[in-house]
Amino acid sequence: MNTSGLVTKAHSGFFTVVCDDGQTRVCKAAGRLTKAKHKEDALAVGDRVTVESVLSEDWVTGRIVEVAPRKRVLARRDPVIDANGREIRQVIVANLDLVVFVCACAEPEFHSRMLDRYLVGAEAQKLPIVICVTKVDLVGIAAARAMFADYERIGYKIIYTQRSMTNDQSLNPSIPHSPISPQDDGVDELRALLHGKISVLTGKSGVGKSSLMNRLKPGLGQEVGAVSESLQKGKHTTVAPQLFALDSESWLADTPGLRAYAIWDVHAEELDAYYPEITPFIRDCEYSNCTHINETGCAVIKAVQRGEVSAARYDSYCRLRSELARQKRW
Ligand SMILES: Nc1nc2c(ncn2[C@@H]2O[C@H](COP(=O)(O)OP(=O)(O)OP(=O)(O)O)[C@@H](O)[C@H]2O)c(=O)[nH]1
Ligand SMILES: [Mg+2]
Ligand SMILES: [Zn+2]
Repeated sequence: MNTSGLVTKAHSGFFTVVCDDGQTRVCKAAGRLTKAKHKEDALAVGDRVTVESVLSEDWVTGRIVEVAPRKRVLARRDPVIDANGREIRQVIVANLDLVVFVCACAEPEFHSRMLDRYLVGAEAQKLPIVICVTKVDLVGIAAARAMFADYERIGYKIIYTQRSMTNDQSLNPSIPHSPISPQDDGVDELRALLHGKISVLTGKSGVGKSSLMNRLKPGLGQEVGAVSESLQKGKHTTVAPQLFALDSESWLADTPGLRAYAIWDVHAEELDAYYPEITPFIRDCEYSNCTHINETGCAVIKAVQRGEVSAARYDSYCRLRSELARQKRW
C-alpha cells in the first residue's frame, strides 16, 4: 500500500518522511529517482513524495517511489564542480513558501548590505519574504525601527521581536528597558504568517534563530547559543536543514548561518528587477540598457537625488552590480 508524505529530513541517502497516514518512515529512494539527476538535487527536504511500505529491513520502513513536481526551490550554487567543469545547483529546501530573514539589532551588528544580498537572492527565486528583527531589547523599539526604516518603506513585512526578559536582565542597568510589551513580542504575529506553509528561518549565526524557534514552539529544544564550528569557519558543510512541525500544516526549518547563500543565477543586467523600489523608475531611464550607475538621463539616479530611493540601498545596488558584472556567467 502506498501513502504520500513530506520529506522532513535528508541524511546521507536516507529520508525521513512524515506520511499522511500519520506515520513517520525512514526511507530509501528507488534507484531510478536518483540516477537520472544530480544526486543532491533529486530529493530534498520539502519534497512531496509517494512512499511504498517495505517489510522492515533494519530500520528502513519505506521506499520513495515518486516525487511530485516542485513549485519552487531554495537553491544555492554547489561549491562542487561536476565532470564537465560546471557548477552545480544544490536544492536546500523544495516547495518553500516563505523565507524569514532574521536580523539582530545588535550582537551581532546589523549589516544592511548582507540583508540586501539575501533579499536579492530571494527576489530572484520569487520567494515571499519576511524580515524578522530580533534582540529589540538591546537597542529599544525606536532605534530598531529606524534601522529598518528603508525596508519598511519598500513594503517588506517586518516583525520586531525580543526574547522575554528574565529577572536577571531587568536588574541589569546596562540593558535598555523592554520596549515591546510581554503580551506582544512579535511571536504570535510571526506564527500566524507561518501557518499552512513550509518556511525557513535564515540569517547570520547568533542572531537568535534557534531562540525564535523555541518560542514559536515551546518544547522544540533547539540548541541556543551553540555555534557550529565548521559553519563559523565558512567551510563547506552540506546544508541539510530539518523541517519541524509547528502544527499539522506548518513546517519550519532553521538553517544554520547560511553563509553560502550565494546569489544564484542573477545576472548584472537583471539586478534592478530585484530591488522593488528601483524597478518602477527603470522605464523612465533614457537608455533601455541603463546600468543606473553613471548614465545621464537615468531616472533611478534622479529618484535617489529626490530621496525617493534610499541612498544606502542604491549604494548596495551599485556594489552588487559591479560584483555581478565581474562574475562569470554560466
Ligand atoms: N538580548 C537578547 N539576546 C537574545 C535574544 N534572542 C536570542 N538571544 C541570545 O543570542 C544568542 C544566540 O542565539 P541563538 O538562538 O543560538 O542564535 P542562532 O541564530 O540560532 O545562531 P546559530 O545557531 O549559530 O546560527 C544566545 O545567547 C541567545 O540567548 C533577544 O531577543 N535578546
Ligand atoms: Mg541556531
Ligand atoms: Zn537608469
